[in-house]
Amino acid sequence: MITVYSEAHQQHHGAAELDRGRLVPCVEQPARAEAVLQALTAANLGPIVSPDDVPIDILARLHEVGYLHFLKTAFTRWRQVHPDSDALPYCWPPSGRGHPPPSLYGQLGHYAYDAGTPITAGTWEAATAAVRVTLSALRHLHAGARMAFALCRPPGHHAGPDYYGGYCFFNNAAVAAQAWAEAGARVAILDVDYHHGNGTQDLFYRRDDVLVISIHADPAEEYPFYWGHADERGEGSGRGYNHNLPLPWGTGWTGYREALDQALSLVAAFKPDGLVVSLGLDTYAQDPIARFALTSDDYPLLGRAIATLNLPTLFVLEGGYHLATLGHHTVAVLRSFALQAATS
Ligand code: OKP
Ligand code: ZN
Repeated sequence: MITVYSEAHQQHHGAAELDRGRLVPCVEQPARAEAVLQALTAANLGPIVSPDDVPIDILARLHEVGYLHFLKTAFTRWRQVHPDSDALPYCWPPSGRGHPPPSLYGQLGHYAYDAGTPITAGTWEAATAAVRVTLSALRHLHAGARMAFALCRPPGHHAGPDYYGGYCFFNNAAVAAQAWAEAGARVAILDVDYHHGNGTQDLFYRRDDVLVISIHADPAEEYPFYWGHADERGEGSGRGYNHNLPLPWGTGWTGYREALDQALSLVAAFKPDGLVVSLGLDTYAQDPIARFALTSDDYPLLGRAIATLNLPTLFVLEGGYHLATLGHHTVAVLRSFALQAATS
């Protein structure tokens, strides 16, 4: 298996996020990708290569141009007034968003939907590098590989057409699906991160060429709260091409496996040419910000189950915050997928 990795991710390192009334150290930090890189290297799973210098104009076909321009310039504008902090919003429109106001603070609240996602000096560099990593990994599938891994951060699945949040700025998995679709493929996205992939859902909600399926904690009790319910099924020609499988806090492998089987049946019925997996490892029982109950033994089962689809598969790293096991669990999914794929 080939992995694509860029150390440019290190340039995005936020200091603090607002979490239920307190400023706490960012849980989405460079050490995450380093841990995954180290485990992959030790496991000898295959070559780890740098991204190609691929164009990222595809971003303008997923995200709104005003949003892209805001992200590119926000930190410079912020630093002129705040020389030693990251950019965080503190005020939001109460009902409907309207047009972004001229004020930087007003724009931060317009484009961000939470206060946990700081924009830092290197956020643009790191987030665009994550897109290049993902597109480069997809190139290996185009060249005939059966699987590839985009080892990227910041993650992407919470980023929508014109908004950021949940530590995400550009939707890496959606970028891959869009590029694959533009090359003529029918693409399914399977999101196994603990949190609902609201950005991915919104990006493809009215489309029938990309199937989106997410297994996640029930938004009735978990972030991102306003998306991810079972009755969100898509709109217009996209109706029936979005599926949410919310599960209660405390879900372990037995409950998870049932949802996974359902998800895999839906993917198979769509008859895609390729699969993008939003690979979050925060379903682990000891994850510091999540409340499912998967164990280390379950990640090989997850990889093997996904491999039974027998599809060219791009894995894109999303969440997972238990640093001591994050690399091990990532390797477990990828290795068991590779083994299963080799024997089917
Ligand atoms: C990103 B990904 C903890 C409160 C929750 C948002 C969680 C974003 C998860 N500070 N913050 O889906 O793993
Ligand atoms: Zn997550």
